Amino acid sequence: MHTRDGSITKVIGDPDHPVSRGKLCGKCAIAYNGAWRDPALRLSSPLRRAGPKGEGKFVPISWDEALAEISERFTELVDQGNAHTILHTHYTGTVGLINIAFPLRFFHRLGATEVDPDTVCNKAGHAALDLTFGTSVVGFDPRTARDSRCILVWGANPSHSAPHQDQRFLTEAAAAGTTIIVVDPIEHATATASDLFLKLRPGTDAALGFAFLNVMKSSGLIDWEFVDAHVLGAKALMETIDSTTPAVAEKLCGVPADLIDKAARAYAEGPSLLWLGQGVQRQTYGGNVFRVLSALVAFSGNVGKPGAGFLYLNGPDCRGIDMDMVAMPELARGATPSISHMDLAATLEQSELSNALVTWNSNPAASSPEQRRLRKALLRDDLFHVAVELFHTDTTSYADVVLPAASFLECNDLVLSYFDLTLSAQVKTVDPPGDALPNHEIFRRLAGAMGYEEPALFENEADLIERLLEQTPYPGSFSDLAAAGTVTLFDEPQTQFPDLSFPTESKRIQLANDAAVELGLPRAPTAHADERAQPGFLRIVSPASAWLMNSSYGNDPVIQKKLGTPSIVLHPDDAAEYDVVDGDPIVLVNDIGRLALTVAVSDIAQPGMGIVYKGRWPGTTDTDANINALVSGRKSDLAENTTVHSTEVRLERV
Ligand SMILES: Nc1nc2c(c(=O)[nH]1)N[C@H]1C(S)=C(S)[C@@H](COP(=O)(O)OP(=O)(O)OC[C@H]3O[C@@H](n4cnc5c(=O)[nH]c(N)nc54)[C@H](O)[C@@H]3O)O[C@H]1N2
Ligand SMILES: Nc1nc2c(c(=O)[nH]1)N[C@H]1C(S)=C(S)[C@@H](COP(=O)(O)OP(=O)(O)OC[C@H]3O[C@@H](n4cnc5c(=O)[nH]c(N)nc54)[C@H](O)[C@@H]3O)O[C@H]1N2
Ligand SMILES: [Mo]
Repeated sequence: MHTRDGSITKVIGDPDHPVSRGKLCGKCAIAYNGAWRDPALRLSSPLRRAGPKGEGKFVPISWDEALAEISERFTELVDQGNAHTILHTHYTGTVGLINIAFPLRFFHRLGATEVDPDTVCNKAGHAALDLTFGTSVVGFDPRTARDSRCILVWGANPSHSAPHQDQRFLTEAAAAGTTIIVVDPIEHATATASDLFLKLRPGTDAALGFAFLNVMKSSGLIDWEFVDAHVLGAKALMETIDSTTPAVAEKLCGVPADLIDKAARAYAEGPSLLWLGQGVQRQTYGGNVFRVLSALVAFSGNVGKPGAGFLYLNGPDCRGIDMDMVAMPELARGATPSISHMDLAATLEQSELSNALVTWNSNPAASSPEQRRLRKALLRDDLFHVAVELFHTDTTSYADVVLPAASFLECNDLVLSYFDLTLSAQVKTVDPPGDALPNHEIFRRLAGAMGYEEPALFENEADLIERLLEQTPYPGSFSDLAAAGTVTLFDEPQTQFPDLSFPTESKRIQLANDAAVELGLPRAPTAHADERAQPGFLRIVSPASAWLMNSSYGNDPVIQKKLGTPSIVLHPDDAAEYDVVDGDPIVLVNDIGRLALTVAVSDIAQPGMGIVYKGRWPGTTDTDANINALVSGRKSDLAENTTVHSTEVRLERV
């Protein structure tokens, strides 16, 4: 951060950052120098609603007034035995560890119901990997790629969602001769740059995965020694492996059999890395898909040695950090109640289930499914809604009380990458605007207003940061880290599961077992492939936009220009079939809602599938909606996860 006279003049990339090497991604470079520092857009005072819900009229109030009003309502509910009817939605905000997890202490103590954040993003994948490997948050160390001969990117779009890894990690591996394979229904920029691109029909991953296993088996590339020693339940997959030939998969997935053969061999010969996207598990059978992809690792023995492994995300655990120390679930009087994000709209419709709502680090009116139903429920006058935010969003417009939060430029914290094994200092550079406060201070004050006395609810961030640092291999203090900016925590690339002991009950990779049945799954994964969308329907995939971070930055004027008109990307064949051309207005319709968009024709899509990027702010569009107006609350086969990429719609010409 460049500063002059106590204010920031410019935010740029850190040239000493081991991964970015001084480059910010496009969207952040714009928003950190735009909306995030624009005093006209930032919230600077607590606000009380002064008009009907949804209209967005507020008057400034003091912190004392705001805290008194909130604590009075919450205390009333607690006294009635209704603490669990206080719901709260949250997610990662800007990924500071304290920013994310310290407020949970308050909610645990309060006894509020957590709207499980992962269910709107990646829970099916976590649950499937937990079942199979015993953990989903210890992945490969990207630096181990120097020993890899192949990197398989399955259902992720790094060119949008991980630009540094796209431009460094993948590009450098490719330049060193590593084969890059991409499996995705969209030909995005990472797919175009890859060596082998398998453009599968959405929802057919499990069949394609079994065809990979079929090739491995018939070409003698299964590592039987590894399977015998480290895998449970391999036999239960054999029949499906034998019957799912590349020719069978070609019919189901639309990927040529010879391409399947080539890709499967390259991956199995290894050493290979498997990058598991979040996008691929946001579908009806997302849990099953992840079990099949786990089997690729298990049968090829691509783990436990340099250059091999898989990655969903590298969590705090990889760096020794125990996030429970920050969140302190033990402050709850019993088990903390929780619901799936898929049930949020239905729960908010029912006053006996929901008397109050706190939205913080999240913007559900833009990001959650069943958008119209949810927003209608948010109109309930008897729902007491507190929003903690940096900006006026579609969500805050429904709130009774809005609390202004500090941004990451305005408070200290620790930040981890989901990918690289780095640790960064988030260093306070300026004061927050007006009366805005960091999340942690807001929840300390709320705890005080509630009359809580547990010292943990008031711990200061400096102590917490030092205690977290002690858990990591980093030897220095926070000020040392602040001087360094970002450090890589291990000198040498780490090997994933080096002793081949997996944190499952059996210490082995569990491909088929009773635990799966208990979770409502078949004992072994299946070669399921979704049918094509029924005649007259399109399947809509709504992945990450290059210019937004979920809905974040959607209020930045420069970002809005980059986004252009809300559109649906259609394959030329579909454009011809529906008799539409670039720029034509159309309407998408299904049981959940309608959405007007314009057509953008491109063969990055494929026949039968439309792309509508996620994250636009409803309030910035003519229709006051985004793609989530068409997304249902249907849950995946595992972990009550979103099935957003399985959405089907009819397309009507206007
Ligand atoms: N620029 C930008 N970056 C982001 C985000 C953002 O909004 N914008 N969001 C962040 C967050 S919270 C997350 S979780 C990550 C997500 O990052 P990713 O893992 O990249 O997830 P998505 O963008 O949802 O989708 C990735 C890919 O999944 C594909 N996909 C959809 N359906 C299927 C299918 O049936 N099979 C297969 N094989 N692929 C399928 C889509 O075509 C898409 O290319 O990105 C993070 N980074
Ligand atoms: N159609 C469709 N919808 C999707 C997805 C999809 O693939 N398709 N992906 C889903 C995924 S992967 C995810 S993770 C969710 C994400 O959904 P959300 O978690 O709702 O993420 P954002 O929309 O970015 O909203 C985060 C909000 O936090 C605020 N914020 C940032 N920093 C702070 C802070 O320090 N304090 C406070 N109090 N607030 C802060 C930002 O201003 C922003 O409004 O969306 C999901 N929605
Ligand atoms: Mo996400």
